[in-house]
Parts: sequence; structure tokens; C-alpha cells
Amino acid sequence: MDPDYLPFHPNPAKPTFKVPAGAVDAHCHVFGPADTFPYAPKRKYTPCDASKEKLFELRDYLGFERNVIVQASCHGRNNDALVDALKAAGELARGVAVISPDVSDEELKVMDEAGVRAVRFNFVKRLVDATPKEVFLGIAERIAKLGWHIVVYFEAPDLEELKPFLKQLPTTVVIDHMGRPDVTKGVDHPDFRSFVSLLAENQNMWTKVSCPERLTVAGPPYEDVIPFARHLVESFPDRVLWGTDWPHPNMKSHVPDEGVLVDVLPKIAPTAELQQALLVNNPMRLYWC
Ligand code: 0GY
Repeated sequence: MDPDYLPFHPNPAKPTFKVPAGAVDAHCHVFGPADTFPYAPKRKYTPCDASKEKLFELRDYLGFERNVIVQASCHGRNNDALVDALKAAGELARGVAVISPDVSDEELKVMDEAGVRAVRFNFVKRLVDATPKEVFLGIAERIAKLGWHIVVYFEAPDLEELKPFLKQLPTTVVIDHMGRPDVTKGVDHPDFRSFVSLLAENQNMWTKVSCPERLTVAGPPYEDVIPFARHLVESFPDRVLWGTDWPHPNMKSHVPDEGVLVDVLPKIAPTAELQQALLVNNPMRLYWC
């Protein structure tokens, strides 16, 4: 079973930027290994195995202390690989699961005890078949009672249609990868301004200023994505998160070097105060309180 995209970088560069003590990589994944944790039969892509051991090695190498591990679509609604990684990491990781509406209270309890603190609603059409919004709203009501929050993944063209739904969600809502803007349009384009307004008007909405490797047209070192992330960090310093996105599923243009990704950080969060909020205080408040 070969992966259908590029494997992750075998030996990333040591970043020049030193992340603050206690920094959190708030968006990363574990995949398989497939012989222990098989991929979902209905997955839209086959990843390369990316074990928890490799993830923790990368965490230490880059100077991070903690991870937020996000369930990706290739594992469907089976969170076993995620829960296994969370249990191995103990206090050093939290998780974002993908669940079905018929999940039992007992299953939720097991996930909560392992460190799951959120569910992910994925609207990216190339990754998942559509889930009716009422189903998501039902899940939202249930997980809100556990004190969990919601992570939402969609692409910029779907924002307007999704806005009424996003505003109905009863918890903190974290939007993956800045709502995936088209960076060729610039930060002043109505599409990105609409995304910024959503955050400005809804205090419960946060975003991850992550994934320059997916959003870039120019390629590394991702100068074309920096203005978008910096704008969000400076406008909403207390509601932004950052992650490596290791092992970068579905990357076809180039193999991202996590050392280069970390070196983007001082360009999007140019002061020590902004870096502390982005990398430590915000993720700790959301996932470790
Ligand atoms: C990411 C990116 C992607 C994949 C998934 O759930 C997933 O399969 O998240 C992507 O292809 O954009 O890391 O968020």
C-alpha cells in the first residue's frame, strides 16, 4: 500500500528561531502504522506511516514541548491511533478527534481521559464525503457538555455558505489554516476580509496560522503566505494557534522542511509577546486548562 503523495522530510534543518519554553505544536498528525492501525477503507488518500515515536522525536528536535494531534481523514472515525499516541505522550499531548453521531458516552469518556479536547468537522470536499449540518450540530451539543471545542476545516470558497452554521456552534471554534485563503489575491481581497470579519465579530472563533506549505504559490520560504498569518496574529493575538502540520498529508508540490516552517514564526509573530501568546499561552489555555 504505497502512499499517494510525497513522504515527509527525512532530516529537516535545525531551525534558527528558538521557540519559547513550553511551546506547543498545535496541529500535527499520527498515521498508522497501518499494520497496527489500518487506514479507513473509504479514505480519499493513503498516507505514509507516521508514527507517534517519529512525531515525538520531531517535537524534541524542533524545541517544542507539547503536541496537539489532529485526527486526519485517512483514519476516518476510528481514533485508535490518535488515542494510542495521546496515552503514550501523557500530559505532553492533547487530541482532536473525528466522531460519528452514534458514538457512545463511554467512548467519549475514554477519549476524554486520553486527552481529547475537541472534535474536527471537515468540509473539504476532496477529503471527505459531506456530513449533514444537523449531524454536526447534534455532535456539537454533546461535546460541549464535556467542555470540548470544535475545529473546522474548509476552503475559502465555502466560507460564505458556512458562516451561518459556524455562528450556530456553541463552543470555541478553531478554523484550520486561516480558512485556506487564495494567497494570490492578497490580504485586502474581500474573501480574506470576510474571514477577518468573521473572527472580529465572533469572539469564540480562533484560527490556526499554519500550513504555509499548502497555501503557498511561491514555495519555501513561503513569503507569499506571511502577510496573511501576520495580519491574523496581530489582529487576534489571543485567538491564534500554530502547528507544523507534520507529516503533511497530500503534499504534492514539494517536501516541507519543518526547520524552514519554524523559521517562518518570527516573521508572522515578530515580538516575543506575540510569540509567547501564539506558541504557549493560547494553546495551553485551550487544551490544558
Ligand atoms: C491537514 C491537511 C489535509 C488533510 C487532512 O484530514 C485530513 O486528511 O487534514 C489536507 O489535505 O489539506 O493537515 O489539515
